[in-house]
Amino acid sequence: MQDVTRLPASAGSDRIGIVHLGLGAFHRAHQAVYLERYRRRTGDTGWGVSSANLRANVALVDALHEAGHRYHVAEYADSEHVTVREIGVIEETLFTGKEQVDGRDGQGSWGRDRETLLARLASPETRIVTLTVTEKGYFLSPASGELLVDDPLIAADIADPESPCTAPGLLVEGLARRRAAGLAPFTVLSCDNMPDNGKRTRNAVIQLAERRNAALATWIEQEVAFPCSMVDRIVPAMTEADVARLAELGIEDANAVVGEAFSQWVVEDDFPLGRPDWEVDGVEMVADVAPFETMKLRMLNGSHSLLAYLGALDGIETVFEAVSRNDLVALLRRYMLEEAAPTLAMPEDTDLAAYAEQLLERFANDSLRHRLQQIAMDGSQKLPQRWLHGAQACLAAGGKVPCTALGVAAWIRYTAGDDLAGRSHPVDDPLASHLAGLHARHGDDVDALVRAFLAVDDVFPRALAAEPRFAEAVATAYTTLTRQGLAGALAALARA
Ligand code: NAI
Ligand code: CS2
Repeated sequence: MQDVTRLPASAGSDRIGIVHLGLGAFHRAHQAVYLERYRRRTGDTGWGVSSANLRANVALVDALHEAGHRYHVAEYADSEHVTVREIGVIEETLFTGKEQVDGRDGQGSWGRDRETLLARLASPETRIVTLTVTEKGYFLSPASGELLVDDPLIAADIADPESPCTAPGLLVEGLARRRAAGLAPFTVLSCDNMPDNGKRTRNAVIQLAERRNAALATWIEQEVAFPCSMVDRIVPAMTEADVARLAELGIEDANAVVGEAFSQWVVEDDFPLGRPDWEVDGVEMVADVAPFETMKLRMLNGSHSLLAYLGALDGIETVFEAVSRNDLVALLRRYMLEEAAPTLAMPEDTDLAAYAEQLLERFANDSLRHRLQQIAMDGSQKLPQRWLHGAQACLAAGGKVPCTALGVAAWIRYTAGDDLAGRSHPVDDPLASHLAGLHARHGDDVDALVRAFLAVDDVFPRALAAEPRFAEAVATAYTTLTRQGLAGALAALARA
């Protein structure tokens, strides 16, 4: 018998206090749920959300509009225990990306609802802007954090700043309008899996504003708060099976999202225009998020990426399937305890061994179908903060990083576009064609291939790439993995 708890949505409102950029699965199942809890508890409708997609997908924006912006979140503790919440805090959905043509995203002209979104950003009611636009949506070099001024979309926002396409561009124009109107700026809260996500967002916005107007850039530097946050809840992309599973519970909702019951949000407390008192609803307000963010990125996300590339190369589909294998669980434990945990500077009462075990339990949640291909996406944007900064710290302290080296070898092999049995997969990454070019150029010359990858300086910190022990370990792991397969590589690692 399944234990199902159902919670109805809070009352609606048309007072928009929060504008969100990136109406994806995570926003619907994380930030919106905390706000829903807050609204149910307090009845305060002043923090309604206007949520916009700047890219795909317009269909979700329109479907939520049709559904009166109500949808469901199913939170699975395991396959026996689920809480289904109806969410009522999103009051408006907008789309500013390229229009669909013949049912295909991104073919038409830009900016359907851009003016509405900019008006929201410039409205005195808007006090917070949150973002989940994925790592690549900030247009920063993953390794250095510098704005990618040569990217065509950033170049377009520099050339025509009043009709912005990108998240940094929209923030700059929204802030420029507020400044011109004599309004205080909103607070910008990144909820993406980036290190120092607030500081990085600030860099992107200030660097873009500098190209437009020095006084505006200075005003942003002095007046705008960009608190950092650590966000955590596993919310896989929905599958047909998830939709069918919810239908069995009587929930016919094409806009529903399924996630785990666990949820965490640690936020730096810097909101000059105010915020909901959401700490009562589970948000942890702290002075410095960095230790929590680094812990989560290296331990949880680092483990996820290990499973993603190694598992995908062996034809494994989901996280649950991957952690059903003892050799992969042993790899994760070793990676977390020997290569990630020693690099973390945590408050004294943090038990990293217990955290590692809790993560393994969460990965083993049998009610989630978290596809490894989803996690494998955008590796070039994810690896520095998940693996590489930690590996650099570990090596500098005289340690070894064999698990990370195997992970990097698997990522390199994965970007060739097929698995170890020759089955092809898409490589969804802003650097995909550059990386494919490196495979084409270096073919079976493993040392040259590894050297060429480590020289991609938007990904690999220079000091790590220049470390011969690291390059050697990656090349050896690559050879073992491609000759002996996943089980052979994991067995060799266990013996080493
Ligand atoms: P999703 O695929 O459902 O949504 C992705 C969102 O990012 C969409 O709104 C899309 O329009 C937007 N986007 C993609 N590229 C963009 C670009 N270049 N510029 C502007 N917007 C862009 O993915 P989901 O699950 O919502 O995850 C989004 C982000 O949330 C992740 O990348 C991560 O940083 C963060 N996150 C996700 C978690 C999860 O379990 N799904 C958990 C913790 C954080
Ligand atoms: C995952 C994360 O897609 C990925 O790369 O590692 O989205 C992960 O599920 C979340 O960070 C969990 O909070």
